[in-house]
Amino acid sequence: MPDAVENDPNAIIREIVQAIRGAAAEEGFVACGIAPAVDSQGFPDLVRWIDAGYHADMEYFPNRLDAYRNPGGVLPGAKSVVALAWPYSALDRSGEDAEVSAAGRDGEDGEAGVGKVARYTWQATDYHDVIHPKLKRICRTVLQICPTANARGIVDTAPLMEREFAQLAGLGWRGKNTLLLNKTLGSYFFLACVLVDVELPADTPHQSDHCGTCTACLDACPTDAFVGPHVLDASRCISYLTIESREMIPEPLREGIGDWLFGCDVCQEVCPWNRKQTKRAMSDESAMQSEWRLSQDTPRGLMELATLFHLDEEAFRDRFRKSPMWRTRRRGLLRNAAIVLGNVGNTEHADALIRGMRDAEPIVRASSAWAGKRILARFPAAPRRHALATELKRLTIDEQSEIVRAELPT
Ligand code: B12
Ligand code: SF4
Ligand code: SF4
Repeated sequence: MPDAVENDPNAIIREIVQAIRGAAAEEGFVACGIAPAVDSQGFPDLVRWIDAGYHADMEYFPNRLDAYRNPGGVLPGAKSVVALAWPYSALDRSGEDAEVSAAGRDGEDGEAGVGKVARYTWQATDYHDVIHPKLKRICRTVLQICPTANARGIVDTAPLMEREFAQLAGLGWRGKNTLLLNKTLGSYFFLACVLVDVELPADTPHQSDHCGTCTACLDACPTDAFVGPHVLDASRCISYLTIESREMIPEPLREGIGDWLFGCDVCQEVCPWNRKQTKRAMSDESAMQSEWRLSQDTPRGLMELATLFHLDEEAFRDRFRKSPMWRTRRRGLLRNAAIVLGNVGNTEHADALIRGMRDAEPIVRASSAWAGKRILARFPAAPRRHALATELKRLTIDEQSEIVRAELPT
């Protein structure tokens, strides 16, 4: 043990903090702050949010409600929360920096038959798989200095409101779109936390709010998912509908999904803080060249939809097992692909939708039937109409599943 540590009981604390900050920077995190592991101030609002049903089918909220009260619900005896930010692509779909994209939203006039995937999925590897080993190494650094300590790294899945603690740790403010924003980084970053049962000196919380009178995110949401500033009804959010929900997408929300195949970035793309990233601490390209290589499947976040209908379970697994898109499994992604084709496809996609209407999964058949019906209505005089109409007619005779029958022409 160094002399300083023996003579000064606070030296070990300083050493831990220094080691954490050093390791975080070395691992590529672009922001690091420390918050006390106090009771969550947002807990009463979380309860109201759940009571209002805004959590939709994400039953882990009510099921683990008590654990959200205090970070001790995630690491018993937690005293400090180290909040970290890891950036993802801020480029637009043409490869330009989002700040030069005139509208701030790219791909608005999407190509027929092509779906968009949210920026956070553009990389070849699921972010959990990239970030978890980094958090483990940071935890190990703490334990090397203080072997009696306990530390746990979390990203996303633990019952902790990461944005609240990131704000408390000084990383940024919560925008009206509910996401954590940082003046330098915008909002295109993931949050991760390391919980430790050692009391570390906390950073100053981020108290100012830089949204001002702007309401761009609230106004732009295609499915009107914001109940008001800072409050999201997840059951209407495209990100929930296309990633988390295992059910049919409710009819009134299908059109708003537009060409979003997986996730949605609209409330971030319109945010002025994502268009002014001149001081961004780490260039996306350099990050991608190391751990964030662009996925072969979704270069720049665009995906040809018809090809998805040719993937059986095994081929789907081979192609998506390592990607965040695996989360929906094949039936969820094909459900989304059918909805997007219903919105932006045409009779050239009849063959894909006919495959969809013959799929083993009722949810794929039902979504494809809806899309087929919409295309027939939108293109009253196009070729391949006949094939689509014939397949829909066949379903009205043969189909047994209620969820599919509900989508068929009466
Ligand atoms: C569940 C979840 C979702 C849900 C719900 C989103 C949400 N805003 O809560 C869905 C599936 C919709 C979702 C979507 C997305 N997500 Co998400 N998601 C989470 C997760 C796992 C939990 C969030 C949570 O606790 N929500 C619960 C609600 C209650 O929290 P809240 O919105 O902050 O609610 C507060 C206020 O609304 C207010 N409030 C609530 N009700 C009421 C009522 C009244 C009357 C009042 C006054 C106030 C009030 O108090 C609440 C508590 O402080 C976090 C990871 C984590 N563990 O934190 C990632 C996380 C928030 N998601 C993230 C991302 C990237 C996304 C997407 C951008 C992905 C995409 N491109 O598709 C979208 C963005 C959509 C959006 N605008 O939020 C990142 C955000 C990073 C950042 N910079 O902030 C996180 C932190 C994941 C991570 N580890 O990086 N997500
Ligand atoms: S992610 Fe899309 S659907 Fe969800 S709140 Fe933001 S703009 Fe609306
Ligand atoms: S779009 Fe405007 S209101 Fe929404 S988070 Fe960004 S600055 Fe805040």
